[in-house]
Amino acid sequence: MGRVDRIAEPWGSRTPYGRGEPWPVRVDTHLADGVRPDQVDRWVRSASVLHSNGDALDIAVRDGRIVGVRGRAEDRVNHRRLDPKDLYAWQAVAAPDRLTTPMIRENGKLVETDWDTAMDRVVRRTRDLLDEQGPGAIGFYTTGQLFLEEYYTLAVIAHGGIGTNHLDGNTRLCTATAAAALKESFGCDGQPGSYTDIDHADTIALYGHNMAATQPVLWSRVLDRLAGPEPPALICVDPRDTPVARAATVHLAPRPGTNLALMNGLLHEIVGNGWTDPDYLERHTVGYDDLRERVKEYPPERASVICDVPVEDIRHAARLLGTGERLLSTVLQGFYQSHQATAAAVQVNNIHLVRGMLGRPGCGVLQMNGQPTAENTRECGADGDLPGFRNWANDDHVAEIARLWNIEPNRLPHYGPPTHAMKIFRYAEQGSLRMLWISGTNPAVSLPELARIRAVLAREGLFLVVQDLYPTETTALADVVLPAAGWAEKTGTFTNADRTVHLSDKAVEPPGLARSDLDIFLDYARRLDLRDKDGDPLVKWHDPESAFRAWQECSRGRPCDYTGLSHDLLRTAPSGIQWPCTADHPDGTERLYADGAFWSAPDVCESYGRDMITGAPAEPVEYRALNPDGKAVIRDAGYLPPHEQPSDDYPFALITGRTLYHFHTRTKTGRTPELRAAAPEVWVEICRADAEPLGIGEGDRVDITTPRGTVRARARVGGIRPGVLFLPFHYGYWDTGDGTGPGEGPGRAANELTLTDWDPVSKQPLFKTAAAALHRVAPAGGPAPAPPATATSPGHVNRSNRSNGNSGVSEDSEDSGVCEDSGVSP
Ligand SMILES: Nc1nc2c(c(=O)[nH]1)N[C@H]1C(S)=C(S)[C@@H](COP(=O)(O)OP(=O)(O)OC[C@H]3O[C@@H](n4cnc5c(=O)[nH]c(N)nc54)[C@H](O)[C@@H]3O)O[C@H]1N2
Ligand SMILES: Nc1nc2c(c(=O)[nH]1)N[C@H]1C(S)=C(S)[C@@H](COP(=O)(O)OP(=O)(O)OC[C@H]3O[C@@H](n4cnc5c(=O)[nH]c(N)nc54)[C@H](O)[C@@H]3O)O[C@H]1N2
Ligand SMILES: [Mo]
Repeated sequence: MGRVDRIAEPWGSRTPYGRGEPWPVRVDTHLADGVRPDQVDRWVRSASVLHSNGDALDIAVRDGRIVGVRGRAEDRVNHRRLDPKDLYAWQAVAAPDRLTTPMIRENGKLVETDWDTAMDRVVRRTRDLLDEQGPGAIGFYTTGQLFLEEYYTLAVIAHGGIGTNHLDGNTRLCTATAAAALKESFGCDGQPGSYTDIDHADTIALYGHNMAATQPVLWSRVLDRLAGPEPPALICVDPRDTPVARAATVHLAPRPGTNLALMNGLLHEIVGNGWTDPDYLERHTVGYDDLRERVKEYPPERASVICDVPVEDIRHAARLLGTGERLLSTVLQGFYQSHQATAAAVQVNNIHLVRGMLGRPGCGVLQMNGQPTAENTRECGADGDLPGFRNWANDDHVAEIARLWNIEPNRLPHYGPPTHAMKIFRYAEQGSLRMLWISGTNPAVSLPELARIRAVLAREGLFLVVQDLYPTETTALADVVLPAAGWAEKTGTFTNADRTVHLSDKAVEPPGLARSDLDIFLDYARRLDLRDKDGDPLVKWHDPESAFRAWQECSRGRPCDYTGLSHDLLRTAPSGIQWPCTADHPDGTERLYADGAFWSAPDVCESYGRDMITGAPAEPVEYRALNPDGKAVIRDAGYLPPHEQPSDDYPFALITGRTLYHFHTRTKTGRTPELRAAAPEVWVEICRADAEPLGIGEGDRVDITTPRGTVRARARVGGIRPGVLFLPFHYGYWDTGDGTGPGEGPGRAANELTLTDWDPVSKQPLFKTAAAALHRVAPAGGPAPAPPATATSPGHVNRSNRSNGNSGVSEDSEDSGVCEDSGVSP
């Protein structure tokens, strides 16, 4: 059995397989130093919450504490593999600085208190604001990291109880565009594809998706196909020389913010060469004629100039996309976090529609999720949409929810689209929103333009409640801090990016007085005495299982139908199960839209669509005229340049994103020794041609400045396209055990630099567009602290290295744990 250092080799060893074969199992497990498997008391069923891949795992418990994890062999998602974050970050559950008691602000300082005092304060403020101003004074900003049962409860409280329209998740920053693109094309949210499409595809295209870093287990599946017989062609669209780009058959590295022009150029070739499926188009779609006319404006020569991508590369990619017989596409933040996000993501759907490539093995679209439970935020309506993918503009859908919750329909806010997160913060800034309850997100690091966000959160007139596991940059600004029980400390379900539902069981007790988010929300509803129209309690459940049953009723008959599932089934079934799962389909559903049957008829669709350029919602009558028979909708759009462009003062295009070893604002991975050591500090990626004239060498300290602020980082001179800078966004200022200390030092957070602007359709903010200046501050003391295995390597020139990755050598490996990686098939 080989033992592999999984910090140095994050994708582990290869288990090659051929097209249509099952993906072999490989054992990934990690136990604390000195603990042998036979010393584990219990293995508790769960799945990873550090990405949307949904890797199934069992938690090892000994003497009431977590001592490790192992991947679950039978699960359809990961076949026993785990990635480095999964293997190590469980240690953060027992971090010494967990929040263990509620806190309230007294004379400017947060002081410890009991639950009664803290909750009374929250409830009193809620009542006062409802009396004084009404529900519009109150907002909720939640996450993609709680459990399904918690989101549904929060949605009922906010929409059905308080009656506010101001409810959203940080999914707005994350998967709002995925949801919007699915609604625009297919009438309804819901992921068409399946991970098993990787097993069958002959062509795989990754659009703005660094899967190697952000879904390493799924990337292992791709690497194993690439290493086997009949490997698929791989297309990568990313301005950086990522491991995906290095493994690609064609790497298109567009100028940031030009995705739509590139997509129109690709579709120009696909349409122009007749690589379409006229029969599918005729039977299953509307809108093709407009697309055909639109893409005539984008011959590859024009796309090449806008995107600065060689024209022959566009043609090459288009030929692969146009002639493959089993095409799988994935889309993520390189597309979603930009100014024409939905319009660009929809063109990926369009490629599948014009080629008739949906609902068959190998032919899938994965408009990816990012966070582990973002799918549930959307399904349950904790992103402000109506639960069960219902349509806020359809009175029948509103009446259905009102019936289910036993309230009058007019108590449900549906006079306009739900308030999106960026607007919730605007209302807080302007003073009309006076109470904001934040759960499971750290906006003081993750929202754009942090100087502004800090000022909003610290506003005198805003009553701020923050519910988290750890002290964070955001809890520091709160009026009330509520200590939550997290993953492994509570039971609940969640759904990954390919609709696989897993149960995560409670394995250990939460620290101190910490309580599950579900218990906190239920307690709030009880203390507020929320009632239905018969005077009975509005929230009629009391634990995860009864909450799940309530949600099942809400999901009945909708695309995300959970009625065939139960906690017990998910606890005992060998694998997670994909929704819809019903009495008729008890094993779940591998792919949606198998026979061109979409959820897009006017009476059932989740959305009547929006204008691709302005984002204005369409009227019901317009949609009925466009799509009376419930087909897929092909939507076209012309390219517009990003609002903030490089200039003389700010000559670089700044993009931001992730490293494999950290999760977001590092509240968990920063408290995990192996992961902290693997990527200890912020760095900035810059290409050699840009670095040399500025006198910048590898590892030098530089300042990156935009009109919003400055970040100091060390330079990684390597594979990124000229004129572009990349910053990982993980590094806030809070002390997570790495000695930075609250408030010390110059800015490290990428969002000091980003701007307040969003995609007009999905309202997702633009984390991947800003104009920046760069200055050398001090010389190097060695190479930049960028992880060698995954970041662009020092000295790499863009597109210079096309190996399949997996060859990185970690300089930090002496700190890192070793786990088993046997590379054997079952
Ligand atoms: N290790 C790790 N994994 C994670 C997470 C994490 O924090 N750490 N977070 C999870 C979450 S919530 C999410 S949303 C996902 C995100 O997963 P990804 O979207 O894969 O990650 P990002 O690094 O944000 O962005 C992907 C790529 O977009 C490229 N890009 C930037 N601008 C453009 C552009 O204009 N066009 C194109 N085509 N590409 C561009 C960047 O170079 C980057 O490589 O990851 C999930 N998985
Ligand atoms: N510049 C830039 N900014 C970005 C992005 C980018 O690419 N570039 N990406 C954006 C994206 S896609 C995302 S998803 C966001 C992520 O941004 P955030 O959501 O702010 O990031 P996290 O660090 O995951 O914060 C989650 C918080 O929830 C807490 N938490 C975890 N589990 C639980 C739980 O069970 N209960 C409670 N109550 N709390 C819990 C964690 O301790 C942590 O403080 O960042 C966005 N911001
Ligand atoms: Mo995300």
